Amino acid sequence: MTKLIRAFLAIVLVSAGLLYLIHYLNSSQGLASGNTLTIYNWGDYIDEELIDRFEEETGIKVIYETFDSNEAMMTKIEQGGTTYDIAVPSEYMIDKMRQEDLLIPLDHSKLPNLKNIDERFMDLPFDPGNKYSVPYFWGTVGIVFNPTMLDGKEFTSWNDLWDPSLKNEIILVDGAREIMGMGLNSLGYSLNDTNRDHLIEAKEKLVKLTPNVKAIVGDEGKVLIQNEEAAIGIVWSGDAADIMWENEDIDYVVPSEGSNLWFDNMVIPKTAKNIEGAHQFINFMLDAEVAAQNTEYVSYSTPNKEALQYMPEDMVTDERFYPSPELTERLEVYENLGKKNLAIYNQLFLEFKMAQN
Ligand code: N2P
Repeated sequence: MTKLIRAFLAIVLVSAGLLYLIHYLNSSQGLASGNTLTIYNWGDYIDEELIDRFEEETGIKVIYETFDSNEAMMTKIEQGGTTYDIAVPSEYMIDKMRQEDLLIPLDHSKLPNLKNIDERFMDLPFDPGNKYSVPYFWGTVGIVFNPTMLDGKEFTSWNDLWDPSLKNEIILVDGAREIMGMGLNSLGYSLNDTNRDHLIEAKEKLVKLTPNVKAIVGDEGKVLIQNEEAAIGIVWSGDAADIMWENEDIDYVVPSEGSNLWFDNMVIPKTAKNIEGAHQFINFMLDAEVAAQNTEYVSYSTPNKEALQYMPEDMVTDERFYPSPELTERLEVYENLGKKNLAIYNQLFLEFKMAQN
């Protein structure tokens, strides 16, 4: 009897141990095997059906984790202890990661589908020759608004947002560069300004927007606007497209004072354990039909020119989301302003957030 109980306990313990080991190997903190690929991407930024397809086609198991800001992504990668094979930072963060030696050079011979990318998005200053990064999505920052909730009010300028009639109507994206950039642009300064007085002036102007701010949130802000719980959002263009898809009353504008033009690219961080698989995944996402399916799903703008033929005509001809080169020329791309300046942006943005109740 005692022997039987002992044997039973031993079986339970061994099974528990095995289960724990499987769980450990599957987590990003674990020892990823050659047949596992760990991807770190923005939230709501992929059609998960494509992950299943990649797994089926390659036999590689994908572990997928998300972040909601470049800063959060960078902190996690810098901390170490992760095994991300792919990450998708924006341009200024790619520049920073490159300078801090956190990226693995890409082997272009393993990325034949790179030919599908429009040249306009290749060889940009944050990564000359695309040594470390490959375009994923691009877009702008602007104002999404619902005129039916605002007596037909339209927006053309950042400064329109400070109108006292807009009390508690605005959702802000939770991004230091985006919101500080809006404050700076509304004052006529560059969103790459590093003049301390200008930055403080921008924060103080943002604090004055507080009565009109309903929430500062991540991806959940889209639902608040779709469901008409708020009339206005400061968002990335693809989120606006997604919202407008669900609610036809809503419109999107890039303000006249200027705004941000951004590029999110796929990179292989130094934390990678499966460099071969990472190249396979990047090349898979660069396929024209895969990129078209992904773009239709997430609603952001694709840099993949061969994908456009597989997408609905009204999507690719919408100038709000595929702006003309004349518009993009008057927009600014975030520069890597260096550790000290980025810390000042983050600190001032935090002070603005703390001024909200
Ligand atoms: C998608 C996030 C888009 C990031 N939820 C813009 N850089």
